[in-house]
Order: sequence, then C-alpha cells, then structure tokens
Amino acid sequence: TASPVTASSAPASSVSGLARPTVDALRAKILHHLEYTLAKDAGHSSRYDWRMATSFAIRDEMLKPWFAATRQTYDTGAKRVYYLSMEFLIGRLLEDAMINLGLHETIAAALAAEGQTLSDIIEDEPDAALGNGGLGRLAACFLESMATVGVPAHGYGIRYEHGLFRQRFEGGQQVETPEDWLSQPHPWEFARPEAAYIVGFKGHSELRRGKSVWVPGETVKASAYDTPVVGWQGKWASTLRLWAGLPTTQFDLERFNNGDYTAAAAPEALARTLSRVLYPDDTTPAGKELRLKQEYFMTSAALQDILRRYQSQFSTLADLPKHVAIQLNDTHPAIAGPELMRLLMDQHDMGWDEAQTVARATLGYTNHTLLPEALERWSTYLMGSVLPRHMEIIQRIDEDHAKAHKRPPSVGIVQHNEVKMGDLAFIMSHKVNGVSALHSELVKETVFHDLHKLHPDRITNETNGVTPRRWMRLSNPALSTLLDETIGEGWTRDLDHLKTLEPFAQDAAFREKFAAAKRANKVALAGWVQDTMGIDINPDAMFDIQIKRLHEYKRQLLNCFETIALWHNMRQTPDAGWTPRVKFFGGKSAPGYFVAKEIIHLINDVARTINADPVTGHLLKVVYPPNYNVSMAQRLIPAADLSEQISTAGKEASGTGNMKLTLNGALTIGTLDGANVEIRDLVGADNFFLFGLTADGVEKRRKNINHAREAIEDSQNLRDVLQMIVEGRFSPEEPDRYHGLVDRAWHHDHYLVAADFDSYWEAQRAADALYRTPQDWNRKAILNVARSGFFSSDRTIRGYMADIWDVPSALKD
Ligand code: 7GP
Repeated sequence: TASPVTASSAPASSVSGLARPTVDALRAKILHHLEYTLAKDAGHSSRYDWRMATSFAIRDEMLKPWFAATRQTYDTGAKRVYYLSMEFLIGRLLEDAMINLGLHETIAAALAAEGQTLSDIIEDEPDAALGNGGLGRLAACFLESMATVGVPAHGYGIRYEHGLFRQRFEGGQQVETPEDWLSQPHPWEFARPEAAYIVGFKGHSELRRGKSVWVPGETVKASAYDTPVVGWQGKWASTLRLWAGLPTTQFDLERFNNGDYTAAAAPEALARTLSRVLYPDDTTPAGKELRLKQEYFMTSAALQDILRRYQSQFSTLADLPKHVAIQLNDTHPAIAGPELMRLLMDQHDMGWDEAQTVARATLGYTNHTLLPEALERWSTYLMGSVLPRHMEIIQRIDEDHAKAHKRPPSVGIVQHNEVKMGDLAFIMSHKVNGVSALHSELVKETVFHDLHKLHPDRITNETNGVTPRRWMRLSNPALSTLLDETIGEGWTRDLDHLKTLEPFAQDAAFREKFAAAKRANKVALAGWVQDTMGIDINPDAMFDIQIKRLHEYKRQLLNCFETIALWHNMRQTPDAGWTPRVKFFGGKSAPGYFVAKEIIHLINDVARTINADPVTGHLLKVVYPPNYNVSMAQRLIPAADLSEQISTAGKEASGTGNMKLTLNGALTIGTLDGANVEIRDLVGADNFFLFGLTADGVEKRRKNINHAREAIEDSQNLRDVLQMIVEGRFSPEEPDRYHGLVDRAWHHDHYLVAADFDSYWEAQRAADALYRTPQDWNRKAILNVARSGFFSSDRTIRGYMADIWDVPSALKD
C-alpha cells in the first residue's frame, strides 16, 4: 500500500541543466502506466508490472532529448554517423537511462513510496545480450558515448529473438540453453512498421537496356525497431535501429484451408530465421549461408534506410559523403561496399566510377582481430548464388583495383575461389582503423601488409574505450561517490578530470576511504557468491579476476595452471605467509569450440578440488559463476583487486575489460598486448605487473619447435602441475579426462602457455608481496584510477569524429 511521499520537494539529484520531474510526478507517471499501459491495479501488480511501468515512465523522459536531437539534426542538416554492427551487447537499460537522466534517486523515492525496492526492479530486467563479447560491447559503449558527446548517430543491427546462449555447468561442463529476452515485451523499443524494406537473395542478374538488374529469387522484409539511447545528463540522444525479418508474401490462406498448415506458415518461418539467433562464435566465423544472409539482410536494410533519409533532406547523391559517414564494425557488414554501389548504380542511375568514389568516401572499416581463423571469407560459389549481382560488382572492384595498382600476387579480393571480406572492406573504405596502438601497427605489418603499402594513408588507430557512466557511475556507486566528494562530478562527462585525483594517492586518509569503498564492493560480491553458489569467500583475500570469452589465446589455461601451482605450494607450506586469494573466472565458450570447453571443464574440476580442501580453505578459493554477461561484469569489476590480462602477445587486438578494471582500481597483471601497452604506459610501469614474451618474442620463440617441452623441463612448478592433472587429481572419477589437454600442453602449445609460465608465476608472487602492504597497494590502485581517463569511449569517439567521420559535435560548449 502507498505511503505519503515526503521527499517530493527535495532536489532529486545533483545533475543540472535538465528539467527533471519531481518524485510526486514520477510516482504518478508510474501509477498511470501501471493502470493504463499495463491494465494493472497497484495492489495486484507483480515485480514485472512495476518494472514495466517504471521503464515506461523513464522512457517518457527519454523522448524529449531524443526528439530534440532528431529535430536539430534535421534542421541543421548536420552530418550523420551510422554504425553498422552485427552485435550490440547493451545489457540492461533501465538503470543506465535513469542515471543518465539524473533520475536515480527520484525513482528510488517514488518506488519506495509505493513499497517497491528499486534494486529488485533493476534486477528483474533481462540482459539484452545481442552480442558475443568485446566487439559487441564496444558498439554499445559507442552508442552511449555518441549520445554524450553529441553525434547525430544511428546504430544499425539485428533484433535477434535469441541473444547469446545461456551457460550452465553440468558436472563442470558448459551446457548451452537458448536465451529468450524477448519472451517478455521489451519496454525500450518502438516498433516502426512503416520503416520496412525489401531485401532480396539469390536469383540472377540480367542485362536490361544495357544495365545490370538483379532479379532476386527470394525476398524478405526488414522491419525496424527503434531504441533511444540518451547520453549523460540527457543533452543528446542516439538511436539504435534493429531489423526484424518478416515475410513479403501474404499468409497462404488457401493452403491453410486445405489443411497444409506447415506449408502455409513456411514463408513466415523462413523470413523470421534471419533475425532468430545471434551466431554464438566470436573470433571464429561460422562460414554458413544463413550468416551471410543475416549480414546482407542487416546491411541492405540499413543502407536503404540511410539513402531514404538522405533523399528526404538532400538532392544530389554525389554529396552523400558530405552528410553521411558509415562505420563498419569489422567485416561482418563489409557487403556494404558493393551494396551501396549497387543501390547508387542500379536504383539511382549513378555511373560506376562515381558510385565507387562516393561509396569509398562514405565508408570506414574497423578491424577487431588478427586471428587468421577469424578473417571472413566466403566461397565465390556461395556469394555468387546468394548475392549474384554483388558477386559481379565485387569482381569488377577487384579488377579496377588490380588495374590501378601494381599489386603483388597476395593482394586480391577474390582468390582461390574465395571472397576475402577484409580486403573488400579495406579497398572500399577511405579509412581503416585498428583498436589499439599495438594492434594498428600489427595490422599494417600483417593482415594488410601489402594493401598498406599501396595505400599508406588509409590505416589509422583509434584505441578503444569504455563508457564511464555504465562502468563507473552505475556499477560502482561506492567509488563514484568518493570521486564526487573528492574531485567533483566532472569526471563523468570528462574522464580526464581523474588526473586531479593523483595527489590523493599520497593522502593516508583518502587511501583509507578508497580501501573502504573497494572493501564494500568485495563484501557485496562475497554475499552474492555465497547466495548463488554457496561458496564462502573472505573479502580480505585478494580478488583476482579473469572475465572474458573463453579462448586459447586469452590463456585462461595459464591462469588455471598457476592456480594449481599455487595450491600445490600452499599445501606444502601452509604457514609460509601466503597472501589469501580468490580466483574468479567468468566467460562462455563458443558451443563448437572443443578445446575451450575442455578448459572450462578443467577450471571447474580444479575449483571443486581446491574449494573442498580444508588445508588451504583460508588461503585459496576458485569461483567460476556460470553465464557471465554484462550485468555480472558490473558486479565483479568494482570488486576486483587484480585484473588478469594475460593473452599471448600480439593476439588480443585491444581488450576493453582491461580498461574497466583499471578504471575501477584493480592493478593489472598482463602481457604487452593490445591496450595493455597503453594502460601500462599511462599508469606507470611501477603500477602494473608485467610478464611474458613480447609480440616479437612470441614469433621468435615459436621458431623453436621444442619451445613447450624445453619450458616445461625447466620449470619444476609447471611439471608438477601437468603431473597432477595427468594423474587425475582433479578428475578422480575419470583419471584420464585431461590426457589430451596435457599432451597438447607438451606438444601443441601454440599460445605459449609453457614459455610464459615462470614469468607469470614471478609476477603473481610480486602481486602477493605488494598486497601484504595495503598502503602501497592502495596507493598504486589509486594511481591506476587517476591515470585511466584516457580510456573513456568519449575520447575514442572524438578520435573517430576527427580522423574518420569528419563530424563536429552538435552540442555547444
Ligand atoms: C574483440 C577483440 O578480441 C578485443 O581485443 C577488442 O577489445 C574488441 O574486439 C573490441 O575492439 N573482437 C571480437 O569481439 C570479435 O568478435 C571477431 O572479433 C571479428
């Protein structure tokens, strides 16, 4: 039952510059939506009803900035940015919107007045998991940063009915179940049935009056759903437009009436398949026809929408690049090059050369990985049958390029009966960027070595970043409040303000407050681990966290081996003054990635064994909560002491979890890989635990075919670890369970786990030693926070605006 509101006249939050509703007004709004949108009585409403009503009340507040941004963009004819991505890993939206609109406390008070608890309502929201990992989460951070910085922007993607699978552990093994975030209505989206486009597949291309025309053999309709994304303090907003597949043919009533129900529903089922599921592989492409169709479906719908909007405002398509910048998130939308040319030529009568010039000036391409197995290639047979007209265009782009440049034989979009999507994206973009300084250099030296020589001005770097709204203000209120009190709130919009925190590292009183905030976060996490997993952990132990997709190159196996070695050593001398640790792992494996799944199994077997050991119980615990996702990251990152960034050097393009953990005051143990290099440069070598071979060193070491055996023979610790595993210490019910894994460690150690093991062990012991002197640890942790301002995705977006998009901010000041 409702209680009277008392806080209605108090200023609801410290956010300024935005006309914000009072507690009373919001309370009335929530009740209104409960009654009129959900048709529920407040006395008989479920948590779901309250969440929906609260979300609708917040959504109403998003409309003003959203409309204002849209109107201003039309009125000023401003240049627009379109971010094409097969993934947007946005997570929950309610709290993010509340925080950016400055309504967190107001909503909490309004709900409290109705006897509801805001945190319960926040937890009721399913994660929108429309992405796999780093690439998808980066896209989500970018949307929010574009809304904060003031970029007229749309993200385009697919409205997958099923996002990334849910992970369970059965007997320690990963089991996947479908994710169903859309089984309940999604309160943030607006269906736009009027924004729909026909997308074709297959058929053939024919000449009509001297012009090529594509006659598709199949068609589907792409129908739009819009979600507004408001920036910090609601000064600007961007739009996420996701496409759903619908049939173009009418439901076949005759067949239905004749009793053939399946055939009657077939066109619908086929079209829906396009937006049914997210491919669950991140760095390994699927190579399947459906995936190619999904990529083309999203890209074609987006480009048709972009041209329609452009033509509603401007007349000459030749000026497209003056008003439009399109960014390709990896090669997944790389068909945009030929598709944009096709639309310009076949539908708008532009000539070949002009169409190519316009397309290239409009498109930019971001590369997110160097792993050869992740570079998309489609057989010319598949491309030619699914997209026959595009295959013609691709071939001619390739011929043009060959004529215009003296190419070495390695260059060519079409080679060995395959279309190389990386080369296509490179050739059809005016700028190509890597995602960290090291990665961009490696892009020049490796994948695009020859193309870089032909086009030396094309590759640029835009080091990744993360939004400080979600990854500090939302997820770490304890530290956020301390920052506000110490240096003011300005850091939220301009993360460089964190620099002013630096002197406080020397201030013992501040260090104490900083440590108290970290401890509060660790206590909260420990409570959650106890409640959800039944594992008792000590909040004063070092919380050592490795959270990311499971992949051999990320080397969760190295961490697992070190865990075993540590346990083994602790058991032998339990009184040797060990630093107590809790090792956290989180992450999913691609369903078909056998080796990664075996590593998950081993970690869980190791956790089971170690957590049951009474000798080391006070010293070491291993925690691997299933179903790591954005919301779990928000829980773990603020509680981390040590950030594990231990990929084989040269393999992790950038990393973004590394940035979130640094920002939240964890110290990094890491290799010189991806953005770790920049993190270490900025926070200082003294405040970072470095180990391992460099990217060059890795290449050299691999030339010795015995590198693993030699490293194992030199390391008593590692030999003991492998021996314990092979003896079945962690799998007594099936002692030979890991014989294959151990055999690979000796003979097929492509990611140099063995070669880096001793160096990693040493760095871990240095971390142990430092942790025993909390004053020193905390000083370094504070310096990590103070020097992490560079890793805001606002800075990244400003880089894209200046170097690639040529777009100014629409916001004054
Ligand atoms: C990831 C990279 O592995 C990671 O290092 C980077 O921080 C992130 O992109 C954002 O740039 N790549 C993917 O998630 C991925 O799916 C395959 O790459 C194309």
